[in-house]
Amino acid sequence: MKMDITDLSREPVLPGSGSAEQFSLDVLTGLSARPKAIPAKYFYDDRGSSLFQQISRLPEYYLTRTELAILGGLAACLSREAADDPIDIVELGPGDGSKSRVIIEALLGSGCDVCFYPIDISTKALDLLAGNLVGCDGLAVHGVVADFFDGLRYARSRSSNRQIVLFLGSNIGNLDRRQSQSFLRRVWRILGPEDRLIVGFDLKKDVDMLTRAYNDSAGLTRAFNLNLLRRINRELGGDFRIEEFEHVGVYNPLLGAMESYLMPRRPQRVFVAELGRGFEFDAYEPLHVEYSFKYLEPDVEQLAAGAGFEVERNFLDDDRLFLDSIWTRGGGPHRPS
Ligand code: AVI
Repeated sequence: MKMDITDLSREPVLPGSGSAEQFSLDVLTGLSARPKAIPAKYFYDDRGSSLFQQISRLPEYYLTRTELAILGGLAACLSREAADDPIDIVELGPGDGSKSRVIIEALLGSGCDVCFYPIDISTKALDLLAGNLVGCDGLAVHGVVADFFDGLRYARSRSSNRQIVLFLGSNIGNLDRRQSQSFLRRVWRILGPEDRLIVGFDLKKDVDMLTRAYNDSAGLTRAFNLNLLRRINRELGGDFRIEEFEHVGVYNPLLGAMESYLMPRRPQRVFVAELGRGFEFDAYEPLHVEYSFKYLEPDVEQLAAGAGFEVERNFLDDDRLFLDSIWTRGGGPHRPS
């Protein structure tokens, strides 16, 4: 296995147009709003990425191990159908690479030439992943530090091989319905007619099971959420009294989503030096930090069609907890009705 990394997240051309500026703007907007809310994408600094890796191994967090088992069958099917042509595997948010490894190994085993393009905004995440691909002989890995769309376009510019794009791990669940539709349409525009997109969906299920997965007994999910406040303290000069915040993970049946909130047990005034202003929290005033949307099988079909894709095949575990769906590029997005 040989790996190189291309960093497309270079310094912005104009002062004030970079990701640090966007972070402070989003924090300003989110803490000024009612209810207060900060986008979940800011969980994933180096510490956040590593806490998420630990969450994914927890007994209560059934998602990762269930999907890994599903991918075994899916990978065997892909490798049976693979022609002699080389294949590029492009993964959006690869985590530690254990899921893509299942697919890569099956394709390499069937004699395919495989290039892997993991795309992530965290360099640390790509470093972690390299260790997990050791032993994949003959695999060329081109890591890309970039947002997903820049990364996808970059991978396409580097090679005209058939691509299998992976968006696994229920990452789609962190986008609301409107965001997921527009995200998938943008992917559709970049993919070619021979390419495939594989998306991992967490399915609707027993509410206790969902609630346990987002309120683990080891307290890792709490630490993961509180890390967002730590990040504001560190990067934006905030003074959140973090130990006074409770983490709350609840299922909203109307939305079909787990929702995560942070709430201070006592009133708290937070000053953020970078923004030059303070924000008042009442006792138990919620700060919304994450949605994790859950799906029914017909929702998946509808989402695919709305973004222009056709569902080729769905793979589920026996308990129907999780679904990985293989999509081809169909005739184009349906107009919203
Ligand atoms: C990355 N994402 C799919 C995870 C999820 O299940 O929504 C993040 C996470 N949040 C709390 N636990 C895990």
